Amino acid sequence: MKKIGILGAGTWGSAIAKVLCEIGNAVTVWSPIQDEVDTLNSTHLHKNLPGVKIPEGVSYTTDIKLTCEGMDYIFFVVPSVFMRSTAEKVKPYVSAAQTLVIASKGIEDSTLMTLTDVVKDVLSDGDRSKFNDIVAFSGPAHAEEVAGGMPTTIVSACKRMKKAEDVEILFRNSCVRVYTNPDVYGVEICGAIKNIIALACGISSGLGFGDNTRAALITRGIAEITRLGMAMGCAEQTFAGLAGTGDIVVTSTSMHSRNNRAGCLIGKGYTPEEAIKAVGMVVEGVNALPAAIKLAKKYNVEMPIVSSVNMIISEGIKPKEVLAKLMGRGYKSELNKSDIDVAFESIVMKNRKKSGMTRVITYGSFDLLHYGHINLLRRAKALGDYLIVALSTDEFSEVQKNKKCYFNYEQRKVLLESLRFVDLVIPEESWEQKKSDMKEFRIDTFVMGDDWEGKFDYLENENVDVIYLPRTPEISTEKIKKAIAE
Ligand code: C2G
Repeated sequence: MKKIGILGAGTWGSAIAKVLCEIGNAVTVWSPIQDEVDTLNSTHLHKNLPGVKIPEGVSYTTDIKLTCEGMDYIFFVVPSVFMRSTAEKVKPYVSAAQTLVIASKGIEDSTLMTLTDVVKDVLSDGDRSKFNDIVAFSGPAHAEEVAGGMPTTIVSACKRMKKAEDVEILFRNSCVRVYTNPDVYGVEICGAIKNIIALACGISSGLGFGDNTRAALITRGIAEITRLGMAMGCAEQTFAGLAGTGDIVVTSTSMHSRNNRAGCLIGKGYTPEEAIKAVGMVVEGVNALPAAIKLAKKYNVEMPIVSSVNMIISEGIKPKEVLAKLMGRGYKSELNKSDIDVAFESIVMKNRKKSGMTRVITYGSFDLLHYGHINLLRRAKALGDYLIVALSTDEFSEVQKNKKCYFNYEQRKVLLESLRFVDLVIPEESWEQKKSDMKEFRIDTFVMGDDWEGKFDYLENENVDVIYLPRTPEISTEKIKKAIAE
């Protein structure tokens, strides 16, 4: 038997409480609202769970200390917008030895943090070595059906698989079957943004559209969330899994879903405020919108469905107008290659037309050589037949670029020369040498990552093609150093 604290006496908190109590755990549920606690303690019935008897063993309280101190597990099931303030309240009573589980879905608008990061941010007091094992608990699970004992699957995601497995073990012998996943951010992104896709599906049915449109929104919605997740360095299979596809399907096709219901009313002409009031419960899709828009912008990812919902919810544009625009967008192949590959392929086709040996050059420090560099070199080589890399010397890197390289010039040169894309490595000792390099090495094409966009256009006067290729967004030497430092 485990001691469980549940923060939040809403539909989902009560459903989790019921399941865990029924399999023999001691469950205490916290709510800040005294009369809600009194009603629940006396009736053990929840207004949003009609016909569901919550076990007498579940005790409700407004005492947050009683709900947290000494518990084996603490589930955070408050609405996403109250996650930070709730974490502040529990801080004095929580230790890193406890298993903390975030069962809410959303992204904090002001910081773009996922909810496990919000709780870590509050509890760790800036000590990044603490609270790195908070579990995200997310998947295709309507509270009403879990409370009704229906077979359900959910993902328990944590960077430390031991903690994820602790949650899997906790739910054994219940109607909830838990799958573990190390990709905690991928699971959290899915959980937050799928509510926006559900809003879109609701709006579509409110407009009188049918299953075809819904299927299109679900399928393209999964593609959008996957693109964003990949740009953020998450694991692709997470989005095809329970927390991604599973949750989108269950939320977008069911009237259990508040997002779907709210969307439907908006499609019928309600304002977002009227729709939320009519649903009478938290509509997390609306809360997640601002952050989703900011993330799409930050990671330069196209999310047409998310931005369409934003136009309706936040900019008050009529749903019919927005949907017409969405359906009339520029036509795309379904196998949407990443922008990197699309840009690269079109440039390669352009350059294939040239006859004779095309000589390509690129410049950089290439310190802590990583796959972002390799992506760049691979595409640079594909633009011609011979690739020269002008490698920043230690002095040039340090003095001119203020970049202290971990590997020295010789070590970095050996690494580059071992790559099949690289034909010659020469030293880069000054900013000015590029012009003469173009002549000395009879260069046809100059390539740099697009963080340098426009900076070297003057080389076109040397009769050289100047090409900037999209960087690989999620990786950088600084990021590697920071991760190792942690
Ligand atoms: N790059 C990339 N994706 C990343 C990181 C780097 O495409 N995630 C590219 C950069 O845009 C650059 C090349 O890899 O074109 C080498 O990266 P750096 O070593 O960081 O190059 P930099 O320090 O920008 O030096 O005279 C030009 C300078 O020497 C460029």
